[in-house]
Amino acid sequence: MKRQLVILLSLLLVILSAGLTMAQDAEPIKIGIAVAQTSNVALLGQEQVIGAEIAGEYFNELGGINGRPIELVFQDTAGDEAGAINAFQTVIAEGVVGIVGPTLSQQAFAADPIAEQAGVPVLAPSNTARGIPEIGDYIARVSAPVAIVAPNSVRAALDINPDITRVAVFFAQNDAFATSETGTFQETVTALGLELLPVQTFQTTDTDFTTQITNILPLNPDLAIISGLAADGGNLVRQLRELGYEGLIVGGNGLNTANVFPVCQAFCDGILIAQAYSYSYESEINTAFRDIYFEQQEKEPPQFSAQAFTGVQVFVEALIELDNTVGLDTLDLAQTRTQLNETLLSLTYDTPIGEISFTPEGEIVQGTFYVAQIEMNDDGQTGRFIFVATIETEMEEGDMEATPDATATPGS
Ligand code: 1QQ
Repeated sequence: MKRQLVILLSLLLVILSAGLTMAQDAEPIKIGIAVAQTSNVALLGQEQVIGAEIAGEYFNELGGINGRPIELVFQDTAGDEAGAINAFQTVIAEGVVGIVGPTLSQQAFAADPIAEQAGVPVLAPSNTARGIPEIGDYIARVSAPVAIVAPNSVRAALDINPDITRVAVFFAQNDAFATSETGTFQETVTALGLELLPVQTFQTTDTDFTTQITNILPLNPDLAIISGLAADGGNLVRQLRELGYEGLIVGGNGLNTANVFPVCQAFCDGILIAQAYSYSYESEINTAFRDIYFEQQEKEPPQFSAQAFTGVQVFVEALIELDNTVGLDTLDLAQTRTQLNETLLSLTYDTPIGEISFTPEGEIVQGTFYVAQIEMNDDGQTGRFIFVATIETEMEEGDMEATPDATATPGS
């Protein structure tokens, strides 16, 4: 009897370990990460690579997709539309089940239709312009739109200086995101009863902003709002200060990175930027993410890393759900992509950026936003983002007109 039990147990062990080896040897499930690893846009994309890499390791350590590992297929989009289109085509040909990318809305409007056509789900990790989820059925985003996020920074500026009356607005007219964001900023300025001074335009490739600044400084603005990307935006901030502007500065999402510090240096100090993520958000998964990020980078994680992590997480959790309900081994690649898209839109996720879900169109539903202010150290080279406001929204499914609290609450 005892002997039979031992044989039975050893048999069980053999079967179990065979199962485990099978899971380990199983074909990985590929997820494309198509973001800017080169060009000026890499100032933003670099942070996305780090966030995605952390997610890849983290979810594989947790067992991947029911024992099947995920493989992140990285493809550089560089900073323009052609680069994004190429990267999308490459990862689609490599058999990814979905794509996290691209970095810019400007690139998304060009590359997302390629994925839509191929029936490959896209999770936009940082595309915040109006109209991104509407590109197609396969396009969703984990990056809350500027329409919801950006106004918070203008309200925070008014909390700091209630005497603001005249507002200078600058935007990069060759960029879809900047054009969308400035629309929101301008509406906010007007809705708050402030005076909108003649709007100044530039290109994301510009390095000299003397003309725009000398146009506006004689009108005595007491708030300057900038919608551009990191290099141009950082240079504009620096030149505004060099030419004598002393008021508050609101930077848009394109300046939302510590990579602007070397550009505007000591002049970055005080820039207000609205956030869709706070490292101090308390949850198990954010603590895990924050700890891994901190250990690697020796600083707190930024929004773009958290959103890229979230993009990978959404794919992983939707794949697990699809495997549990339908069985991934019963589906070919095309079916997997289509059903993954349907599944991901139907779930709720507990992520580093908070609890999120999606509208049927693929718009993110997210509850909490923040405003941070840059504080530069005395060396004029290093600094950090200090959180100055937390804003709870009543963003319901299908209701993109969030109603933020009238006043921002201090701290986070
Ligand atoms: C967009 C953005 C960029 C500034 C993120 C990198 O928000 O292009 O939509």
